[in-house]
Amino acid sequence: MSQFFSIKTPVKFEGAGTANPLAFRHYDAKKTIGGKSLAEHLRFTVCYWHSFTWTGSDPFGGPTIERPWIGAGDQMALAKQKADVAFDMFTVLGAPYFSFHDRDIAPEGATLAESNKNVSVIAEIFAKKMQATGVKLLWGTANMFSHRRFMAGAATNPDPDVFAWCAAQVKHAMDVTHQLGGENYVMWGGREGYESLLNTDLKRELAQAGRFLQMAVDYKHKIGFKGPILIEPKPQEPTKHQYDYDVGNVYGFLKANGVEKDVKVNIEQNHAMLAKHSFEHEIELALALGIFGSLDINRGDNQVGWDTDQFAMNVPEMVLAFYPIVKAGGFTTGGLNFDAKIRRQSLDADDLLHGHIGSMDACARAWEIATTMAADGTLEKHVAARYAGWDKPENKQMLDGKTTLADIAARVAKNEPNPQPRSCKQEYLENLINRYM
Ligand code: XUL
Ligand code: CO
Repeated sequence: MSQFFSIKTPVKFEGAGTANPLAFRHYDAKKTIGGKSLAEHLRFTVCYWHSFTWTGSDPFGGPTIERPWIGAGDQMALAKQKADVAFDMFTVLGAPYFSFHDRDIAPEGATLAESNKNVSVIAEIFAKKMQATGVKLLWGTANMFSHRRFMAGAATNPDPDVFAWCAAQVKHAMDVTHQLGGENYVMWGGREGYESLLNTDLKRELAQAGRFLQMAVDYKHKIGFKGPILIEPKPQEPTKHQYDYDVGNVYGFLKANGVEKDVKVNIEQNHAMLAKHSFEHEIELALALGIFGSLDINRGDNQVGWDTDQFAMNVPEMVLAFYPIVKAGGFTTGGLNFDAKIRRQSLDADDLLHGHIGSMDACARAWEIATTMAADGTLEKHVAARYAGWDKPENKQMLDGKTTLADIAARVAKNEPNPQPRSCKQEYLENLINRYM
């Protein structure tokens, strides 16, 4: 165990009354709900990028957070040191999963071959650490947005050489994810969009992105990768417009390219917010369309118009997000990935622990409340009652695919239905929800 954190033994569940800031107050990993432990329900995942590579830079200032493995020196030796601390943190937190981009875990080399080799060397170290600790990989991904070669896009770049580069990079990232038993493979299109339509052939770029995804799906099948590919919608930032704007846009894109069975979505709270949706809207829609995959759990700030990626701590907000997932039976291959970072003034090593512990507690609390809401069924009953008219055979018939507009018009002419408006009961239901909180 490295000397990085102030504690070297796993954080314990001590209950709501504890004053220990490095203990769980609500997340009791072993507690079972419906035959499954909280650990199995929540599938907590620590991300490599914000936790181990982010140094606090923002558009107005450079690094504030110092890490022993970031800076000059033998970059592969530093990457190994970073891996040691990362697995220490996973173990201390009792997080069952982690996630990474290829460039988070190993330095970019002089050539793509060298970069790929660096990733493979660290992946071999991961394999041993995963075996020793039992920590698993929720997903891997390729960073195709930081380097300047991607400034005009990755798969949607006007330059076919960049497209080819990305194909080779994704192939390797998928290979490594597969070797490590990754349960999903994620794609976030940070540069897949445009800055100006004046220089952009939008139709062509969408076709490039579609073909790229089809090839990734084919490759997944070829290597026997069982998990889904997950697209992570985000409307803008860093580009003015990103093609994977939101769940609705992504679904249209998947259908247009015939990959809706193999590709699902990884939904992030702060991205939903930037698209002017609620987190729960994006989740409900993905579930309704059959493409719900996983969550990047974090929170944005209403006063700050960009992706602040803060640790999610607001229990009532999360209850609303988790409720549809609980109703649908919980996660399958997905989980709760902490795509969240400490603030740039949070300089201490233990701040990483406080962020994760607090958010794991908030998630556990929210999941339990959502479970109670779903089991109680009162809300569900109100929704069912609102649509109860559709249970009548003559009304079901209107949607049976055979009935025509003219048939319905004839029925209405014979026996005019005379619709009676009914209260939606929104305030009543909002009060009901508060009773569970
Ligand atoms: C960026 C973002 C990414 C993805 C993975 O906003 O969320 O970190 O989660 O590429
Ligand atoms: Co994310």
